Amino acid sequence: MDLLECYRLMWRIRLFEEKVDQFFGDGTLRGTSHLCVGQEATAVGACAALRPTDYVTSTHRGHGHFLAKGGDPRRLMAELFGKATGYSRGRGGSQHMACYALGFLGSNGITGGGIPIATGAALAIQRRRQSHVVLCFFGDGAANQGVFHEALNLAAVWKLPVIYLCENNLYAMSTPVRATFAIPRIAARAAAYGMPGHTVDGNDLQAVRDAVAEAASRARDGGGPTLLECQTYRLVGHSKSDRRVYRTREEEEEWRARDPILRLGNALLAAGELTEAQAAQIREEEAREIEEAVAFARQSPVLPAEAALEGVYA
Ligand SMILES: Cc1ncc(C[n+]2csc(CCOP(=O)(O)OP(=O)(O)O)c2C)c(N)n1
Ligand SMILES: [Mg+2]
Repeated sequence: MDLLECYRLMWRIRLFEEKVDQFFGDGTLRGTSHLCVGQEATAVGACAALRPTDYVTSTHRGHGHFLAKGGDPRRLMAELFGKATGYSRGRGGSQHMACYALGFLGSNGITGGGIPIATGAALAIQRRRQSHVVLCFFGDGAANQGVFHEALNLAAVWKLPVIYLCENNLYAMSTPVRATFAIPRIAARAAAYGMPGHTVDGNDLQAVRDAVAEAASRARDGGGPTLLECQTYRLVGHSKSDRRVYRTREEEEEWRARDPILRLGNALLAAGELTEAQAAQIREEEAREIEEAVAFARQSPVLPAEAALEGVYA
């Protein structure tokens, strides 16, 4: 995927998330949602380095991952609206959306829940002698779940084709990483399992793309897993009701200045690969795309009541 496409995709995610935020705020959608505003370069940079046949596991903050893996904003919005045209037929919502055709093995409401799924998928790939890789997104909070240690150890021992990508956005809900890690870099843990570990600027799309491309090529060649720590920041609250009392507005402003979309935009402008007019056009086109997604979601039907028990296995 070229950089202009990445730029467009980052805007798609940003505008999608802003629209979802508006809907939870005005009561159009009930409950809550976890938005990835500010973390777009990690989602897009990582998926841009994958093949369509590769797999991704996601988190509770997964809209960006899904759109980056090729998800259709219309069917994603429909899922949030609980409509039958949604990726999980409206029964999953934000934290239970999946699409096997896209290689998207699911968002996940369990912190760290995607880590064993990714590891199992990588084992399946290895046993079938396929050349796919699995990219596993998870947060800094998830890196302190027990399953993280178990899964990374096994993946390294068995040389599984998986990339563990930690989106270190400095907080797990209200808890800062300085209160939960006695080491400065999460990537340093890789050494304990016997795999490469790298800390990457997660707001630099090209840095993320390059790091994932290298890890993917290593995994495809039978070299086993990699742990990547992408340092980033969510520019919004953890979820709808978060008043962000655990961090300062100054800190947020510092990170706003490192906005990943503006950064790639400025780099493309400076390189003469993008003009201001083109940038504005891309934003407008993506805003229209999101409006179409909303219209599609609104017009779509809900599942009939008779379908309520379909897919219930236990
Ligand atoms: C097993 C489990 N414990 C706790 C929670 C509650 N919870 C939801 S999100 C979250 C924070 C996760 O932090 P992190 O992994 O850093 O992801 P981020 O929200 O920063 O993207 C927690 C503790 C949960 N969903 N699952
Ligand atoms: Mg976090």
